[in-house]
Amino acid sequence: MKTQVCIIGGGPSGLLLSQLLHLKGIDTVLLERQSREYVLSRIRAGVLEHGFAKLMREAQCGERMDREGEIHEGIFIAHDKGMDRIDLHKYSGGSSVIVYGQTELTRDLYDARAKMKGNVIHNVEDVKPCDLTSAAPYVTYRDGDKVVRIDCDYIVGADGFHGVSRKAIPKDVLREYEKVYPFGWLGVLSQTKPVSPELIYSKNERGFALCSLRSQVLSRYYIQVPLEDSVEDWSDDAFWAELKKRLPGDVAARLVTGPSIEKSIAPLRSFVAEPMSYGRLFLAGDSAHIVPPTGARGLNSAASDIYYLYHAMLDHYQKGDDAGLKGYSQKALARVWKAQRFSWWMTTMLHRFPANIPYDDKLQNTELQYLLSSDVAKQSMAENYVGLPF
Ligand code: RFL
Ligand code: PHB
Repeated sequence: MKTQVCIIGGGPSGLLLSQLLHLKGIDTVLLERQSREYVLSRIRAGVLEHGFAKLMREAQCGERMDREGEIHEGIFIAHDKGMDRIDLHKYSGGSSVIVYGQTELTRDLYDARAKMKGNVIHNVEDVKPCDLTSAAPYVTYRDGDKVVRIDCDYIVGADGFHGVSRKAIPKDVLREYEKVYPFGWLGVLSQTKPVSPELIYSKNERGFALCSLRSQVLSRYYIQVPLEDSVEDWSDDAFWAELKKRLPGDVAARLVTGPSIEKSIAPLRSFVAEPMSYGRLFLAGDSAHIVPPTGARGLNSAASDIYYLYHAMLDHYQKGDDAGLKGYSQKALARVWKAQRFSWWMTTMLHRFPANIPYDDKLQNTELQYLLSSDVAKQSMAENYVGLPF
């Protein structure tokens, strides 16, 4: 098989890039290890920044997002003295975010790829990116007993944190930066009316909690849990009881509970791999970087990678200009590190750290009090939360 760009990974990063390139007449083959149903069963991000939404529209995939997604102009921060609202719209100078689930967004991208008859191959095994530094790289995968080879101009590694692409970069070239947090998030999806029309991030002495949503009839809640906990340790009743304890009394009193339709634990981790390109391989999204979900930056950082890579590839194929491809890693990493900083800051400010000494706790409370009392601090937070420009 032959194509111009072979994309490994059919999550939002890979799908969005293949759709954008296909619309410009650039041929792609996309390889996904799982079935479409499996990919669509993963419950992940819920908050999209405007840059992402714009890219979805450019990919002709924004119609349902614009119809069903909710525009949010603020978030609440709950703490031991009550609850404050950060007016994102005011402090960011008129911007906002869109609440639209990653599952739905991925479904829209799959539907768009199918409509254009995009070449998306599921259930591939043993994917191997090869000859990355030659002018003729290729990818092989196994389909049953058969090994299939795809010759291409470029390979894009959009295969998430556990994918094969990053691992194909030689160890003496790749630098990895990692910080693992001593807790995870237990998330519950339930068909209940959300407790608040806007997200509530709650700092509590029992641990962090987040009240989010997918729609006005579908709620998404998270609580900070020790890393040793497993989903089996948490019945629905135990989850709701703990969540209530971490919310202000009036919010807890109006929380509508119900059976969970999904329950999972995600460990919290910060991770960056540098460089994000090697020869003719380009990494995008979670394959190159991970953030703890507190700042809602993960999927949004994937979107800026795709934006840079898409434009770099357009310059190559339409103008014969390779400056964008050469500068991709540096440009993408500059924004990635800002998302790392913001996610680390939100995570550090709002979670309970078991090893904190009393001095740390005092500083942590002061950080939050400073944010809530300073317009300049709120501006900085809002600017980052709605998304820095691409
Ligand atoms: P994905 O979504 O992991 O997709 C990678 C795909 O590659 C496939 N794959 C392979 N395919 C072929 N061959 C192989 N060898 C392969 N190995 C893997 C996988 O099956 C998969 O389909 O990466 P992508 O596309 O870069 O997208 C990144 C986002 O999924 C991620 O950053 C976000 O979900 C992070 N995130 C959030 N981001 C936000 O911007 N806003 C949020 O509100 C937000 N909330 C969250 C989140 C992530 C969470 N979890 C579970 C980690 C909340 C949570 C709880
Ligand atoms: C979510 O709705 O899943 C969500 C929202 C905001 C975050 C993280 C996750 O910061």
